[in-house]
Amino acid sequence: MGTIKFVHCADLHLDTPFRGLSEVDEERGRMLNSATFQSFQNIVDVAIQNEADFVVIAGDVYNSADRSLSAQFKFQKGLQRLAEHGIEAFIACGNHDPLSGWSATIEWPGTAHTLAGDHVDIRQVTREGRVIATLCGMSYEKEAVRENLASLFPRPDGGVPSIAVLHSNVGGDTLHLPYAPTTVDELSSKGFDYWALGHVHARRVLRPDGPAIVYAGCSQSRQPNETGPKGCCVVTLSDSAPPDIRFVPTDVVRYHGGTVDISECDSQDAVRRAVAGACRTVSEDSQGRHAIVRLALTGRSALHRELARAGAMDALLHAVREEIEGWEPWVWPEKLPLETRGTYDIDMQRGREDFVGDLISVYDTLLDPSTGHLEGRRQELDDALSSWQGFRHLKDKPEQASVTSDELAVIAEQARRQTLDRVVEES
Ligand SMILES: [Mn+2]
Repeated sequence: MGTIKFVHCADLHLDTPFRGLSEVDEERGRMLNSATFQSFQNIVDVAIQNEADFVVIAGDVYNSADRSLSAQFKFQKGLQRLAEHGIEAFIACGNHDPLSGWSATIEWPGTAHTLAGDHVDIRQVTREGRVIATLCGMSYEKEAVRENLASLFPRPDGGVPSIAVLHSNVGGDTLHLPYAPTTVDELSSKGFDYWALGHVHARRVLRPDGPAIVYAGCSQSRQPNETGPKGCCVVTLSDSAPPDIRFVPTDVVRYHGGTVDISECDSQDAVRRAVAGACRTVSEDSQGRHAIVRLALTGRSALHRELARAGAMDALLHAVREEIEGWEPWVWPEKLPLETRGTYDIDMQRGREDFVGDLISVYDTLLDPSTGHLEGRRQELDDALSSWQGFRHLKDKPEQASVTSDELAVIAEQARRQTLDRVVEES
């Protein structure tokens, strides 16, 4: 087989609103609104600069089935630029943009191919009349596809590199919906050289070679749990070397998560400076991107009670924002979760033979996963909270109706901390 080069991207989620950023000013708001579009245009630039033979998009081009018209125009514009450079695009629709969704009457360039949803679509990619690659893929016809689509893929013909494109949950990733489920073993047995996957928003190379099985990840993060660089993969396949999979960041704004240990801070000013310093580090790590940051304050601190007062953290957040205003690229502290503890020593308290000692022992049992006590309370908590308006504020993924095990552990840990903060220092 010869050598081919293509760009693999997925989960563009064009026109997604950023979550939880109602306090940003208009200019930043505009930038955030255009970030998913800009990242896609950057992917187009990457394809052109690298003289890619074609571009593969593994689903979720749009954020919702009723694709916004402006998203469709922007997508069309990018595909046209590719067409002007003779670069074809192959698109497999996913759960956010199934074929059954609304599509405007738009003239799509002839070089852009949406793959079929009722059978495995087999395409040949040509260069100067010669077949240089085979590409197999399938779109979602409807939003929820629970069948194993990968099992339908036929063995590719040998002779030229073969690429399979699918929006799929490989290996039962519990953070994503279980759509088009399959396994690394099954994909490996199919005879393709490269599986271009979409659906999981974190970039992952599940297998580097024989075949390469790759999630390109989303192209622009839009929420706090999508941290780190986002972009696309430039892939070179040849018969003389293993697959070359090069990640290229194309994001405009980057999410970071982190902690700031304030145990050495002896005043509110020192805390403010420590948080601003952490923002500076984030900025330096962001490769010239704007950054949105969620920094949890941690450590034991005599300031804990002061920071836990109503409104204190909001005031601190605004003070930090003011202090770092004007940075270019900008950093926006989105939230400062308070995870500090009072200055008492929990291990010393644990030995007490009174109410405090008993309370700590109850929480020790509850928080020990091996007892199963916490997991056993999950239904109760769901029943009690699911109809409560504030429920979504407990969660990073508000669209899920139930709290996850991780969220449950965080809630219980916070309950212990708040209870002990009251009883220990006042006893
Ligand atoms: Mn997606």
